[in-house]
Amino acid sequence: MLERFERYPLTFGPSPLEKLDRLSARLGGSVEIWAKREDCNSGLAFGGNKIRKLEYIVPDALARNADTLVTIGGVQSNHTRQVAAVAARLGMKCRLVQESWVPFEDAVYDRVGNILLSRIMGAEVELVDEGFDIGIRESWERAIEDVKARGGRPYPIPAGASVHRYGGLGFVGFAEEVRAQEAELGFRFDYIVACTVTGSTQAGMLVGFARDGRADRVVGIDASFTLEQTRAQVMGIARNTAELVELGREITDDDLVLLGDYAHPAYGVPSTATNDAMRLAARTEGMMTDPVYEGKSMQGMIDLVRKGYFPPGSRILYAHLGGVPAINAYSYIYRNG
Ligand code: 1AC
Repeated sequence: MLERFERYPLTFGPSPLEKLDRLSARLGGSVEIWAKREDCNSGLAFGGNKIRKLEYIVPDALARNADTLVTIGGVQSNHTRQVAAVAARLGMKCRLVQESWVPFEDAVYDRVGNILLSRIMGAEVELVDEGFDIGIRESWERAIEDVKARGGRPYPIPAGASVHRYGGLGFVGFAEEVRAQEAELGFRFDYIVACTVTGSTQAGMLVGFARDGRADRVVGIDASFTLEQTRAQVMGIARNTAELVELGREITDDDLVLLGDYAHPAYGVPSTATNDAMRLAARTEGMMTDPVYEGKSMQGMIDLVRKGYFPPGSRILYAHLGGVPAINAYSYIYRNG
């Protein structure tokens, strides 16, 4: 599906698949849970889902002779950390706008985790006092203008690398990669579970899996807590991506499964159920998740298994998107484990 698009390699290759036997057994053993480890996909500052997206965006930045990647996220954004890493790898500058998306106070919230890594990688970090919004932000537009005013050549990348013409392509590639891994394993996954916030991860998967009739088997777990805005953004990106890759059919509302029951109490703030899910994954499999992204999709998947959402015998692929560095900013919650 992606042959026509240029790709700048930033990942190690196909990310590993791992069977989670102990977690599956703990949840009753009626379904088989696997993980696809996007958190182990690259050597760039702990990797993650944005690295895969950036492989299809970087060629455009290079073709435009940009010298500064300019992007935006919350203070503990994984996306901004991954853009900082890619800028360093390319020998480019990086300007990050970090808005106050999360109503959570920890003494070192803006000193540790993702933002610490971005600073070490040389990104220019600007803290902005604006609340959560996955849309196009004025603070980001101002940063782009500021880079120009200083004589730089900015390349704008929106939050999550999502509302970018090529933002969905990386996760179309994810679906192709899963198909190749399934051919080796000799079976197909029945469901794919992933965390959704800015939308291009799920939109890309949806288009990629539409190819073999599995669009609605991609179960998005909303972590934005602005469900309708996220739903609209996923659909917009999916439609654009389907057209780009010439999918050959329309993406319809029925293709999108996006569940809003797990995002509470707010974006970036874990509930007791989120923390319990994180502990269960950590204690059964040694697999770390985080309170912002993977903790919520883990919580969602566990709840759906317990409720019988997946028919017995289903094989579920949990997409671990690589959000763990943010956990350092939540040290008080986990002070006793
Ligand atoms: C919200 C895009 C998002 C991040 O890391 O900033 N996943």
